[in-house]
Amino acid sequence: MSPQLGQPMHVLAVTTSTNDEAKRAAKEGAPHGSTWVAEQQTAGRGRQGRTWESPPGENLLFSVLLRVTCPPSRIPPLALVAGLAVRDAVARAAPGVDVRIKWPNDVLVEGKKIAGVLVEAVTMGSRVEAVIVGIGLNVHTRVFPEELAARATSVALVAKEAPDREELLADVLANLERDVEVVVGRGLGPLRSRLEAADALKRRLVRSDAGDEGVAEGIDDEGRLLVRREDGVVTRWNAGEVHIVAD
Ligand code: BT5
Repeated sequence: MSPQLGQPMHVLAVTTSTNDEAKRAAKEGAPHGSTWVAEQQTAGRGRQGRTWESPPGENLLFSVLLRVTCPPSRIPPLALVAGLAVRDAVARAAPGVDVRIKWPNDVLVEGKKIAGVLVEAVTMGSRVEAVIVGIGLNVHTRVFPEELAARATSVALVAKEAPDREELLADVLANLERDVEVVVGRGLGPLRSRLEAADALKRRLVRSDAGDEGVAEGIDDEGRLLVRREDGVVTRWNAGEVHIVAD
């Protein structure tokens, strides 16, 4: 079967944010699989108003429109699936390198962020009509701005061979295509073992922005982080920022 994701492919020199392009087009009826990739974003964003930084022409900045109708509870699992798709593509480009997913939406190598995922839903009432999967993957950048330098890395910095942006993009899209239908239909269950193997937080002491603390014990089928508190009770975290407290 010919691939659906990445067709049609819109290649842009500059845009505010590829997620904006995809959202706008989704409302105008663009088909499943439509993808926007940009050399530069003037307002690239992360979650909660944070900024995504990327010098022009070096990295991958793209958004995929998924025409899936699903309850809103399937959105967090889709962010994890996108993370897994990026993880697998980076692992292929950098053989032997330990590439992990940090719940809920980061991809890490040696504790540094190599990619981030921003999933946004286009809704009609309480129903999800389309999902936009936005991905920023650091490919060629070797020198990051000072505030990111200690926390960011790229494929070029971790792989032995020079990375190829087109190959990475094609790989991410193929991986995503393989898993999206499964997750929309059945949740994260079928991906459990792959997620567990790539989980950067597993058995780590973690703290949320709200100050809750505990040991991360994996991810449930709805995409929530399982955290065992000191009193032994296992809680489920829905979203938000988590910090690793100690090894
Ligand atoms: C994310 O948000 O990690 C989601 C980033 C998604 C970016 C893509 S690019 C294509 C599409 N179009 C968009 O406008 N967005 C998507 P969050 O978890 O909130 O993390 C944001 C934080 O990551 C920032 O506050 C910085 O600390 C850090 N950061 C920014 N740029 C980075 C980079 N290039 N590499 C590593 N970390 C970065």
